[in-house]
Amino acid sequence: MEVKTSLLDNMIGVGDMVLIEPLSEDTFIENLKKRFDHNEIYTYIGSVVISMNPYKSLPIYTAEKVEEYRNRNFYELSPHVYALADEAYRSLREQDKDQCILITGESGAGKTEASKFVMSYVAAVCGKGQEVNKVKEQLLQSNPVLEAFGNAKTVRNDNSSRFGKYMDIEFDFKGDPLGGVISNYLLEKSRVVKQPRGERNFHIFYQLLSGASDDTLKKLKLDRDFSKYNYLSLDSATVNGLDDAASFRTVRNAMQIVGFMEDEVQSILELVAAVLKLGNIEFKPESRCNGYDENLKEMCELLGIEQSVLERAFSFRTVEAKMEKMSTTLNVAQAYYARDALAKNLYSRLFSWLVNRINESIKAQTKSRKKVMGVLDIYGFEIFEDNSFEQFIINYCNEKLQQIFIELTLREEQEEYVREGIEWTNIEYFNNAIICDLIENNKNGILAMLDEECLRPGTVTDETFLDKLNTVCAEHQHFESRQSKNSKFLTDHSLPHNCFRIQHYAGKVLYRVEGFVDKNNDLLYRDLSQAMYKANHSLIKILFPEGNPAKVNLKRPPTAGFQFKASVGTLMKNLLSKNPNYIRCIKPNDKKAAHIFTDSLVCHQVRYLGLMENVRVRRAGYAFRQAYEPCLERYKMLCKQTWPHWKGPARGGVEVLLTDLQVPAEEFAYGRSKIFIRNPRTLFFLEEKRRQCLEDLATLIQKIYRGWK
Ligand code: AOV
Ligand code: MG
Repeated sequence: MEVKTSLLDNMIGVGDMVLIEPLSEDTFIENLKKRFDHNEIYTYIGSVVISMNPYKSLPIYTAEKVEEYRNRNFYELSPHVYALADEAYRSLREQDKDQCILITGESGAGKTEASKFVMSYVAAVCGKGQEVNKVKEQLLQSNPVLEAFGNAKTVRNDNSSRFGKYMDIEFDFKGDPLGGVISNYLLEKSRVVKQPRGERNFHIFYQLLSGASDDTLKKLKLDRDFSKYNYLSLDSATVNGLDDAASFRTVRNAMQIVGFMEDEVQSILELVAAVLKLGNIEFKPESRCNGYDENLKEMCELLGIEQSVLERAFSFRTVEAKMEKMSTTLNVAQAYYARDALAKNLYSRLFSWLVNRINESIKAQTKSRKKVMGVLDIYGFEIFEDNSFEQFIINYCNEKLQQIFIELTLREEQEEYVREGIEWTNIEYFNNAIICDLIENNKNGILAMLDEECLRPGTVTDETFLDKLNTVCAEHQHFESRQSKNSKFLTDHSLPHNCFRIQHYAGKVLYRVEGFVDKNNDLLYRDLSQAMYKANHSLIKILFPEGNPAKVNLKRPPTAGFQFKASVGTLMKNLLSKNPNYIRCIKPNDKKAAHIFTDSLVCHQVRYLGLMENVRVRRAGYAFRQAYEPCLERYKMLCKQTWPHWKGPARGGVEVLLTDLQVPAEEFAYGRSKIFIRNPRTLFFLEEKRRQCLEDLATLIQKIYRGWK
């Protein structure tokens, strides 16, 4: 059996990392780079798709491409996210297996774009007909709406998702789409009132001011000029390549398609305008709430709130103790705090309402059994100069997803080998379960300690929380081995005094503790929710149900951290119940630029994503596996007995083929439905034979053709 390496020297690199020989981190990255340079942004590790962000638009998402990939075998064409989408959709339809598409990678790596390619591919190949088309259109158009309200420019990504999104697309038994359900995870609402340098508020604010008609702006009492609004950052108000005005038209159009009524759209925009007005309200020591503040007046007009009611809510706080009500006066700082808290709450509740409203539109109209494809697109792992509660939550979520990848890629393999009766040799890999545990352990995880602190009577501050963290984590560290979760809680004396540091799977992150307690508590003064509830505005009323005086609920709402942990837990269970398909996104550079491939940056990602281990595990037993039918189809030309047609079960055909080619018996194993090939070289051999065969055929055809001439 002679092996040629021509496949490796291939100009555009190797399509499946499993075939790299020799395998090392260098050859792995070299291959990615070679492919990237040739605009081949997708590469496989078996059935996992690696996606490199090209930072430029490529002509590979056309209707023709969709046709090309439709109903084709996964390994037949060059790697593409369409192949994965097709495979998932086909297994869903033909094998009745619920699927999920797990898209991971750090901020700016291309997750959101990938999720949209998957959705549009599936929409293009599934079902036809007027009803079905309407469902598809609504599912797709939910994207621009949610992106306008939930995405923003950050230093890492000009269109960064500031919320986590999981969408179930539901199908009937024929594979026609019926509808969908979107779940959203904790919006980064602190952005509404303050943005780090070089970043923006949520897109919708800029879109509205740039794109709305003069008439609309007048009704909303808004000025086109961004600089008039305290809540809008000025140093990066316009973003290269983003046309806010055009986006506004897209969003308006999308809202219409999704099914928003005109009056609903109006209400939504009124809330957006109200948030901008809120940010401009000023409080002065002499008259804390200036009755002549134009912004306050206009905000109240927009939302149908009596001005005196809101003024009062910004001036006093009612504290209920032992059935008694006491009013305390807010000082200027507290009034600003209340104002910002209201703005954040208004906006994040509006966002959740939008998701619910979209869900109402896109929900399946039937109760019969459905098949489901879930698409997960969360905010990616991020390290900023200044990391707070939001980054902590985002990075925790990414740890959990990495955990799924680790467990399933290994478990899946393991199970498959067990089914084949093959002994499993363990591959060393880093399991991030200890980091998850450090954060989420019910007893002494960081979130539990934060909750404990938030609920403790007495004076609770961010510093008391940090003290507790340091004591508990350091103590454990002292007694436990280096492998313990506490070794991921890094204590060293060089830390700034108000920070803690975690060794995440994707890097060390320094968290500043300021605001943790407050953000976790997530409480809004009752006076404010009551003022909102009194508004003569249909949407505002719905958003602040707890302001209803008839509802005296003394129970404390669960903390933000607690809720997040619970919803991530539910999500994980849901994902584990489905057949996973992975897209692992890699960011080639941190300049948001095309054509630049920064080796060190890619290498770091390849390492923490565990991609090398992924290839090794894949190759440890049998590097390559394929169902009998497509395998026979691909190589049947190599054997007289199987060419052009093999009668009988495909497995028999493959047996005859491999025996005829004298492939050593230890090189393959016959599984129940698949052929397993141990060594990538065997596959090269087959591929090389096939290539020669095709070449010979081409020469022959040319000869015949010349003969004719
Ligand atoms: P993310 O979702 O992974 O980051 P995006 O999907 O928003 O990243 O990608 C960031 C930007 O990269 C996009 O706005 C595009 O300009 C570009 N891009 C990504 N993928 C492609 C592609 N396949 N073709 C062309 N351009 C692409 V975050 O949401 O920040 O974690 O939180
Ligand atoms: Mg995103």
